[in-house]
Amino acid sequence: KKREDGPSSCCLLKDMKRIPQCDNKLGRLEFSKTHTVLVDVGIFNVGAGPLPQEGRDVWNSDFVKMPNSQSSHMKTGFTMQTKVRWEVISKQLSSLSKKTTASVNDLEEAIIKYNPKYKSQWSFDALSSLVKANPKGDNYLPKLFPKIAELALRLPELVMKAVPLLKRGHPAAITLSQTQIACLLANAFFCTYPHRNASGPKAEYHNYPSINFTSLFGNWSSRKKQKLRAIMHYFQEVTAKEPTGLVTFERHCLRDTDFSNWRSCNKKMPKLHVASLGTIENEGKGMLQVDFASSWIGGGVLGSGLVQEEILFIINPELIVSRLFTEKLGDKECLIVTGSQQFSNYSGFGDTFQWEGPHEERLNRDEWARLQRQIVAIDALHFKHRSEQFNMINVTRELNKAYCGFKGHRPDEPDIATGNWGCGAFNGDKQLKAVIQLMAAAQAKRGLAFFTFEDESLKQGLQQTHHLLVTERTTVEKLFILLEDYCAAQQASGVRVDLFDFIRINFSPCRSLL
Ligand code: AR6
Repeated sequence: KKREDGPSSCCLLKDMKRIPQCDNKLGRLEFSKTHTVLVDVGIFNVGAGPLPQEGRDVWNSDFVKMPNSQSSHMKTGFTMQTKVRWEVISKQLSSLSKKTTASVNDLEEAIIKYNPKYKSQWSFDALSSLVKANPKGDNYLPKLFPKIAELALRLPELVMKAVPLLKRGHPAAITLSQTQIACLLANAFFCTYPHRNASGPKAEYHNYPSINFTSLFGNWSSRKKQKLRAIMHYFQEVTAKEPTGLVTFERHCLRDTDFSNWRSCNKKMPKLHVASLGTIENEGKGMLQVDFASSWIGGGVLGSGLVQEEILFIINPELIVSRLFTEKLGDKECLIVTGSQQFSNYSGFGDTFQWEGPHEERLNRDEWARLQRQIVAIDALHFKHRSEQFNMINVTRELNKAYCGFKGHRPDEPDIATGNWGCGAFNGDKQLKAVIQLMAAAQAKRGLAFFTFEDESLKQGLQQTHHLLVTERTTVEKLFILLEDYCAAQQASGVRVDLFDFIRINFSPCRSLL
């Protein structure tokens, strides 16, 4: 039923705090034990731009195994002679890069030369169909492929320092230039990363998302077409003109000493703006934007997935590089990405998603030349049955996960733009997840801009609930105890109990009269 607009303690969108209003001094760009910087900080700090930091290749389980590593070998030809893999890769890519136009067959032949095991498994039909459709006309894609090959070939000169893996339980960060990212992604496009194709529990990188683009090239569908259009547009832009900034990827882990007891949290409700229209990425510009993530960062971005996270990664393709080095997120972990660029506009969602052309980036950059866009990936629990979420173990897990993402790391942080986190593909209850996010934001002392994605009734209900909680000066601990009762009531009844009604009945000043 539609709820009526009542009194509201919510604020306007213009009252939300955004990055340009935050007063944080970053100081010089510096590397440390837990912050790897792949550009030369000396040169960068004197304003001479991002140039690659020198370094050496490391071939072990703490670093990304690079395609151009001298330790990466393969057997080739009839004689099964052992060669350094990069020799094979670079020979193939050089001959592609010298062509004015390359066909999908040329690409496939090249890729299979250094991935011979997958000859009969990998399909390139989606890429072929896109080329046949000839988007933009004028042989756009066949002309673009050689340029991507050229970019991939620059790997040894662009990424000299070893890229660490952001491993589970270890908070750490990596800062790299947008050009380095483009080159790493060009390598992903040509499926050059070694040891990254096998799946299954015994595979070396079984705990990491996939990175080679092969899964994007096969199984034609209209979703694939739209995704590939956006990705190809990204490569078109970065091969035409080198982007100039830096991007930082940080893995954060909530430690027990940070905070653990929701039963003794006396914070009150945070500032809230609720809107049924608008999206996190547009109306939430300059706020910390929540990625409704998979614990395998990027989810199905390289497959056929096309909901909030995949769309975000498709319009900001630099996010995809996180899959190269981010181990599966644990329950109390998140990934924060600062500075990624939006290259595409889109419309629709899922099957109706459409690539809508180039995005003109208007954001300013911070002192480290990062665009003022910050995205936090937090993965909700995936409930096979809705009823699983109404127990306090799962509620606490979601509170900790949201808090890990929302917790600030600098003195002055922007507000948070979020919405129906975990409530689409992951089957969460919108009201419960909204209350969980309010509690986490209260503990993190940050405001929330909540986009209900056209759910008018959720908007009204959330506004009224927030108003009640604010007027009653309700604390997080009180809400936590109420959630315990709510879960018990929910389990006992077997049918859906409306959480906002439950809160109203329990917290309303005239509840004794009810
Ligand atoms: N802005 C605001 N709200 C949105 C937006 C947007 N741009 N897009 C969607 N919504 P979902 P989940 C709303 O299903 O349930 C991916 O495969 C809309 O109401 O993407 O956390 C990941 O990789 C939508 O139904 O998030 C994970 O594997 C709701 O947000 C998995 O899906 C939830 O969006 C995560 O699923």
